[in-house]
Amino acid sequence: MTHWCLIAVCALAAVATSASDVLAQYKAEFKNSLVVGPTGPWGEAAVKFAGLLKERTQGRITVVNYFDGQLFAGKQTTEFKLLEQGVADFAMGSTINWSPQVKELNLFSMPFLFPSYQALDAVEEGEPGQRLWKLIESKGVIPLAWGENGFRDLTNSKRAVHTPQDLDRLKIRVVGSPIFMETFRALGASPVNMNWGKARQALQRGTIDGQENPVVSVIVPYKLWTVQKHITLWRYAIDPLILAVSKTTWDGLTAADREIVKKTAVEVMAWQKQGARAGLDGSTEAVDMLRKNGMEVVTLSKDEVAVFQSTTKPVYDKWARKVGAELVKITESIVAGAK
Ligand code: X2X
Repeated sequence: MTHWCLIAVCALAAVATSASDVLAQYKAEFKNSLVVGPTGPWGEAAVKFAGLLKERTQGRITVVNYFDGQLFAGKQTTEFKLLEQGVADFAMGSTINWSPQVKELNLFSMPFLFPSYQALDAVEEGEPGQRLWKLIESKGVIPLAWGENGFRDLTNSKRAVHTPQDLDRLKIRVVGSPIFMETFRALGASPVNMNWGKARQALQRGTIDGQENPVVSVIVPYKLWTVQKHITLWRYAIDPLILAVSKTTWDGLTAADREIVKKTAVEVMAWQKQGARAGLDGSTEAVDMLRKNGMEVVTLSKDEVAVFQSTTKPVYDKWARKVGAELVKITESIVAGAK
């Protein structure tokens, strides 16, 4: 090698090192927690996130996805603690599962508060969203991007549900977050809380009658028509996802890598959100698919929704106080403006 050549190689190496911290040495594996498996928009986004981060950091950040709640060993409402403690580096989590630790996140589970995707987007992007992110940050967890599980609809194996009376004593699985137990009790059902993994077994065995989850993100990928005959499209609660990183992990990254992580998170979760709405937003494709697979679909009229809404009003009022009257009021006014 000539003298000139050597100088050129050294100069190039120096530029590369200082410009992008290529020599940053991290642990071999960054853990990402998810409640669901790799199929459907939620799980697929986790796969995409890991793939893009690896590529964009030339392998410095290798995310390993722990699907089906493997990291929290059977209690999905403790996922947030894994982030607080740094046991999980990342989590792509439902706000429902994090609401026992961040009680303000119950905002999204308040019965019939969110009428549309537009209202939801406006709340996430507006002051309520910013306040919620600050609260999460104050607990040592950095939110990176909003995603979406979706509007939650009701399925069961027993009968078509048009009214609260139709829910009478139906055993409905809900997540172990109190607002859901209270909502279903107010409607006259017999709610039981269990983790998603257990719920699937219970649905198979017929030890529970029903459950509630979003169509595209959960009902379709898990083929719930094999165990549930009826679905009521009532959109009684919305379930955003947040992709977040533990502050311990975040602080250990170089500034350049933090930027890559943030950008990738925003990009992937925008894609994820689109996926969660595909076939539902301005389309009947997802519901047609349920019918094709033998489900009886109940679409409620405005009046029928109003009955469910008034029956659950005491739960709404109680949780408005718990979530915080001011946060709820700001949200309600954004929702009213977005309709
Ligand atoms: O457990 C559920 O129902 C699920 C998958 O939707 C959540 O994680 C909230």
